[in-house]
Amino acid sequence: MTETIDHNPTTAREADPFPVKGMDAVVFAVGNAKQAAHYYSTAFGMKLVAYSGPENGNRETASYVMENGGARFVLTSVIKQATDWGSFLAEHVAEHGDGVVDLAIEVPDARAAYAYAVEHGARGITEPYELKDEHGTVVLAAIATYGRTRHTLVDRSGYDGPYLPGFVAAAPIVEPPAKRTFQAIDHCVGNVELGKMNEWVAFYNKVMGFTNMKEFVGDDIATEYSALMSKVVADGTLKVKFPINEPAIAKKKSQIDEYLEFYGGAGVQHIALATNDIVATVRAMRAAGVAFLDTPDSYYDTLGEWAGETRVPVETLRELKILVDRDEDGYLLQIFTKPVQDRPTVFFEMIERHGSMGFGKGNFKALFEAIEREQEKRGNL
Ligand code: TYF
Ligand code: FE
Repeated sequence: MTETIDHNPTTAREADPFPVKGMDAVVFAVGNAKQAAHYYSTAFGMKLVAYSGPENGNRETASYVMENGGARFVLTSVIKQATDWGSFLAEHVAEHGDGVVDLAIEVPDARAAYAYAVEHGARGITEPYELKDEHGTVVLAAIATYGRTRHTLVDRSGYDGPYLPGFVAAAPIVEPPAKRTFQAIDHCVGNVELGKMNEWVAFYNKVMGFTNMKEFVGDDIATEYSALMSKVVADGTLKVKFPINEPAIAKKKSQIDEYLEFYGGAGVQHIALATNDIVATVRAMRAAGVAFLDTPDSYYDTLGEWAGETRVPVETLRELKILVDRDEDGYLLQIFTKPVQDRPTVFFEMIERHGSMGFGKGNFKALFEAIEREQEKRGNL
């Protein structure tokens, strides 16, 4: 055996106490995964790549693995409860509606990641274990985060199958669009109870060694119009970014309170998906029936004054209701869907970054006013 000597002892990986490779998957517990898989195929342009269900020996749940570039969603429903996992999923759907049960993170060493997390205060849910089949071995472990959400830590370096041992490759439900609608998960946002934001930020600081990004919403913005406080934690490479929101006391009922009330506690609020052509993405998704938040014309009348030139003409941004934000590093284009289930809970963001690593702070006023108009329609303001 040859030994490799690292001549660069200051590589990021060595300096990082909790190295991550990126998001592994967003796992949703839903009432009807078969229909959800159809929605994410036809409306979001994702591709079904793997499946686990009764046809391949899993009699308890049906799981559909959807991909788009590096973004992976897993949609799971209970067919016939048999184990604690089945009861957990069934209760989750009953209590929270369709929602996210797991923000799974790909790591180079799941055992080391789990040990570090638990040593630094995480509650372990599942000790490290291996799954094996003819495609290889995956090591997994899980820790708890806010609400009933978990982080599964996944080391898939010894595996080259369709998703995990136990899953079989599946053919797409429809032919995926010729042009990809998005290619990666940009960030995953959690809503937590009033007064808990700093605790969860400290959790990620300690348990995963994540650091705070400069973007945060403080008291000033909170009381002015957003009715929320927000801080962002990220790993050292910025591949995994987790904004955390809590409600703030303001003139109107906070959108975060609305979420907490209808979700039944803390949980994942939105998943942002990175695209390199937001115009094509939004056109395709709108044509497929996805509803996005509206932005008033007045936003576009003054846009040029502060946002400057972007890749996309203002008239196209106005037509599609795409928002722009700019900071010292560059700009970003973003848009938000309306909630994607009947409860006013989980929604998506589409984001095209050009240098800026922010989250659209300059849009908070326009965005939160749009959300308030929706809250009002629902009678929740
Ligand atoms: O992730 C973010 O911080 C942005 C802005 O309820 C945002 O997408 C923050 C809170 C919210 C909706 C969007
Ligand atoms: Fe976001």
